[in-house]
Amino acid sequence: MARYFNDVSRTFNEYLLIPGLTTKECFPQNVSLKTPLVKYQKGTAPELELNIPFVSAIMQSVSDHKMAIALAKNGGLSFIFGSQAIETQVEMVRKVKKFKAGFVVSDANLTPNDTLKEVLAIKASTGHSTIGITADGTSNGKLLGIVTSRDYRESKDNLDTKISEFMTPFSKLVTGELGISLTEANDIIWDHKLNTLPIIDKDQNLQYFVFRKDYDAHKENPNELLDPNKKLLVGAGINTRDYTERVPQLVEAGVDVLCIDSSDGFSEWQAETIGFIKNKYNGKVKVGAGNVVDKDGFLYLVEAGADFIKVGIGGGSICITREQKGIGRGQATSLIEVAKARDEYFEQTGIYVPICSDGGIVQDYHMVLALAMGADFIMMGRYFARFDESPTKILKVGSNYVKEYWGEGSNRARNWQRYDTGGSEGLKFEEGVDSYVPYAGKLKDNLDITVGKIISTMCSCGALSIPELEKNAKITLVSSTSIIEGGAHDVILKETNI
Ligand code: RVP
Repeated sequence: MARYFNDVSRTFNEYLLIPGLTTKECFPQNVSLKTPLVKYQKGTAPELELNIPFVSAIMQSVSDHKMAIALAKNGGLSFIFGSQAIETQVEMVRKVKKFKAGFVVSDANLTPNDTLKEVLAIKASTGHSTIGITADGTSNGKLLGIVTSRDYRESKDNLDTKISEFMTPFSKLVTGELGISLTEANDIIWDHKLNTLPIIDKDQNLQYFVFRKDYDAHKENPNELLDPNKKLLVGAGINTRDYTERVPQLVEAGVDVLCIDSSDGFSEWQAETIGFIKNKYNGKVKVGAGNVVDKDGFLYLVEAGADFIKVGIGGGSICITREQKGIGRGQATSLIEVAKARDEYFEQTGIYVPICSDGGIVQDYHMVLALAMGADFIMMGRYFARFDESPTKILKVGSNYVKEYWGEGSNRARNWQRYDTGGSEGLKFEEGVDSYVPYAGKLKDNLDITVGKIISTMCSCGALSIPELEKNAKITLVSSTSIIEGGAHDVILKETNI
């Protein structure tokens, strides 16, 4: 006979938190959102931690190198999407690992023989007004000068004028030597009243630009997630088909953590993939697995050696797996069961395996609920897809600005490996949709508000850390009538046309 789970499968919207005692110590500056990313033994520190409990989804429309840089600067981590060629994914990982806070690889470069016309064209296509003039026109060629918008008058100068005639030549440039720190670079900028400092190696090859305007931005990111070499941390999604080729190349590029990306991870394919990675790298390369929605799935992947477990099937905003295949479970119920299994496992073995709540976050308070229910961190797609840093274009649809957001199981992404159950290659039917999300501006502006709200809720619950929140949270179920009471009700909102 089938096994029945008699408890109703519930989602975040059906719960609220009840405040705990807010002590005098419980103010926002005292709250820490640090959280483990990978498993660790009791009494030791996890090898990888997040400074804020957010990771961006392993999706084409969410996590490329730009998202990864922006999110790691703010304390979270991106898993760069795996539904692309190994070479392009590796290149994205490299871009994140090469990124040095405040040191920018110039992506607008020309030679002295090019003309003003080309300056204007490259400015329009890259959006950058500082152009590196190198011997071969590449970002690491021998530096011969720079051009900024102060060097020409677009409306008056002849478009055929050669760059060599109006650039600031190398002899007049103040430069910094490769290896100097950001503080030293900024001192030079300050002393010489510069806007841009080119950093060159001993052969005069251009390496980076340091911009005056970035200095303050860097100071604004106290949560930056860095490895011991002060490089941003980055993750990458992998699948259970080409891992023997993909993983070594990602590791070579410096990826910090991997995650097997699958809608249903309770499979021998995942155990095999984890086994390969653990054997090949003596356990040193970290890999998360999933997704699962119950204790059985959790324990199976933990025994297989996974470093963290991702929880959630069918709750993603663009996901139609539940409709198509009839598998899944309410996100809150899944999380509560898996968190309990994680805690029991910790008690029995002394090994703490972090869990990640993946998908289905709609309101910011759902994030606090997820953490209170035992998630160590949260993966989000829709939330991040709305920002400037996601890989898609801003479009105007009607009178609204939107960004595109499509599921990995949609015909657009064709990520059949994510839905693979063996057998022939290819997406057999769609499990995701192609959609728009409202455009929301810069990641940092939005994240600061979200983090502020989470901290404020934690203060209301009397929790100074995520483990404290999980231990002490009081959570109540809400009726559908009381959900109505929670929004503005029985008033005429001013923006409504009467
Ligand atoms: P959301 O944050 O609600 O947009 O959900 C994102 C999650 O949805 C992803 O991390 C992934 O687990 C899942 N996903 C991605 N593509 C699809 C699909 O096409 N069905 N689902």
